[in-house]
Amino acid sequence: MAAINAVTDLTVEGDVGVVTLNSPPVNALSAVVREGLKGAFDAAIADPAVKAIVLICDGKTFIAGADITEFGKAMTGPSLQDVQNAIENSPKPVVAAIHGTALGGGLEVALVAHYRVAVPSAKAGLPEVNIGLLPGAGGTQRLPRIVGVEKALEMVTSGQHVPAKAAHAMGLFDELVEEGNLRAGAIAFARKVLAEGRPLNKVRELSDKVEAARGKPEIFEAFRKANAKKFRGFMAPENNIKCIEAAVNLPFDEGLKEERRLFMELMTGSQSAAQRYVFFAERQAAKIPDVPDDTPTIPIKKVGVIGAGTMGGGISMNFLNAGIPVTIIEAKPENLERGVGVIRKNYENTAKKGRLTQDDVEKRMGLLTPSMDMEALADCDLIIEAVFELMEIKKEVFTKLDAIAKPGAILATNTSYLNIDEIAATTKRPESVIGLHFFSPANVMRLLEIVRGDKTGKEVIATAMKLSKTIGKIGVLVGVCHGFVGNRMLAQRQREAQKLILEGAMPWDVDRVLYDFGLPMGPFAMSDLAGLDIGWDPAKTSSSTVREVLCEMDRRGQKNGKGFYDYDENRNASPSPVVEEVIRDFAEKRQIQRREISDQEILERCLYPMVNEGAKILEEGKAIRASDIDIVWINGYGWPVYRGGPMFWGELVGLDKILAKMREFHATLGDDFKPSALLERLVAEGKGFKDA
Ligand code: T1G
Repeated sequence: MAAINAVTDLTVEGDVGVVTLNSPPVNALSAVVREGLKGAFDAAIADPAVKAIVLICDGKTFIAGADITEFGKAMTGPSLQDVQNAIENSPKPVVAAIHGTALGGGLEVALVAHYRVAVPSAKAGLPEVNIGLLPGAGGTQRLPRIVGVEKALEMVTSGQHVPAKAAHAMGLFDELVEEGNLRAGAIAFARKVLAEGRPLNKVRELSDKVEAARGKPEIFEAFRKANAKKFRGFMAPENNIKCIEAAVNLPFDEGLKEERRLFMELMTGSQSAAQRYVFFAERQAAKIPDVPDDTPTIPIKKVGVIGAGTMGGGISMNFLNAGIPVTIIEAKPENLERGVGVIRKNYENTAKKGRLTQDDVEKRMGLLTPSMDMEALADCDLIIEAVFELMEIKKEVFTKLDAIAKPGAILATNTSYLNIDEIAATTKRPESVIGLHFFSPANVMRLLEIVRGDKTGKEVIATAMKLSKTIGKIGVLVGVCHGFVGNRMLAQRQREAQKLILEGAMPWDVDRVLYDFGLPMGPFAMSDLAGLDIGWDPAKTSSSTVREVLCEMDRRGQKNGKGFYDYDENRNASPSPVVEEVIRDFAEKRQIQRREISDQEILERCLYPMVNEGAKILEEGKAIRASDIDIVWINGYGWPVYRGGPMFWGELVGLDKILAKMREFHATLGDDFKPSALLERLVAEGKGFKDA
């Protein structure tokens, strides 16, 4: 065995040279990896004893892509293309041996090998679109030549990881070898290639599948149309599509040039910078400075959920999906029955879409134990209450739980706003009390705000963070304050939105500006969707807000066809002249002089105070880092990932610009716009939020 460099070695086994890469954690194509690969292939090709070459990786996966941490830095060592040329032009057959996830540049390296073999558990994909890029090492030109245009379009714009069996079926892998026996299997395959005198297959020379799509632009137009909503606002999907079009319409080398051009357009843009930032921010969120990675965690084998309403049902589904039994509690039989029925209906709807089998549905429902007796929670390791959002009720529940739950059980509240410390104080075990703030629909939204109380124990925090991964959520640790991180910042936007429609804008103006910015919907459309009458009390209503007036007029939102908007039978919204009248009257009665309000003012008034509030959250220590705040907003409220989150975006706009505007609004609109001390300091020092 010859060590080529610190991460690469070449072993000659009989007539097969085995190039082994070992660069944890994911064998990413860093400079040292590229240097090792180039050196190993040069040596293997030069060695007369070597008749065929296998490329294999140690560790958990085949090469999982370019090294994203190197982007934006001066490139050193051989380029990826140098490595690929050495492999593709090798006079000896090269077999890529794949396990784990061959992704991005990793798959692009495998695509220049003459053959690809994999274990059944392996996956392949070109996920560059998820970081605002496209496969920049020939992947967009080679993939369609193997799998065809339609599958290539799907793969490069979704970034999906294709399981080995499917990859084999579409010709991406030439053979599946025995699980756990990849090295021997790959060497045997290489020997078979030699024995049968098989050709040095170069994917770049395949043409039938791209020629079949030539002269059929309708394939691409149909794909664009079918995905318009999903790709709205993103640059990378369109550039990926253009590359596949180039593969169809241009000779290979021309197509490579076009791919390079479109890749650089993305690489130098703000969207990819934002999405790469988010990639690392998501992983950073799991790191808690005072809770080390090796903090012991509590095994969660059984979960209790109190409340079988929308939230309780959705929360329960997360654990059922992960195979964890749930006991769900309701006080009234009809509520319990309805709640369990909704869970079943949700699963059956998913099964109808083919994403679950009926057997899966029964298995999950089989893990659910409905009960009206809180004593049934006595053996649960974690109990989550999702009862009415009233402190008195929460305290009552926790007092009971304290007496029922076994020692060491975690007692969690799903509250969106209330003070966890106050709730914990009603128990003798405040160290076991934590907030698990799910976002509705709880079985869909990825975000889980994990709220640490003053006394929450480190093992409880570590357990909650680990559990969030188990149930497919992204857990972000936040501190106790009104609305924690997400809702506290949302309140800034909602307040300004309500003021703006009195001062001169209309609800549809505010919604349009925020929708065009990239949010899934604006605040008024969101209110109509949720229902204007949530929390509205007909007995106490006093026409004190536009929303109250609309509820008094029985305009409850989508649910009864009219809210801030009017809805047709298909729930298509249109601005309501009735609401316009209500708003004008409401403003007049309060002597508010309406005026023309620009889109820019709407955007600044809705979003800048959010950035400012985020700065306050940081200075109060209610979030560990600015990027955690961004992860909250992307995964809990649909902030467009290509804008990186409110704090990333704020820095893109320029903290100095935001501060100047906040000061201007503070002078004209009052203390709601008082700049945070942190924002003032960072601007004065010319720094960013990472220096907070
Ligand atoms: N570059 C650098 N570091 C990476 C990395 C990468 N490509 N992928 C993962 N890491 C780090 C990650 O930050 C974490 O670090 C650790 O590895 C474990 O990751 C030329 C231009 C492979 C499915 O987009 O999807 O190729 O936090 O926690 O859950 O055309 O990582 O431990 O310090 O995610 O087991 C294309 C991105 C790049 C794949 C493993 N490739 N990675 O998931 O572990 S662009 C990707 C993933 C490119 C070419 C283009 C996942 C994974 P730390 P992890 P995991």
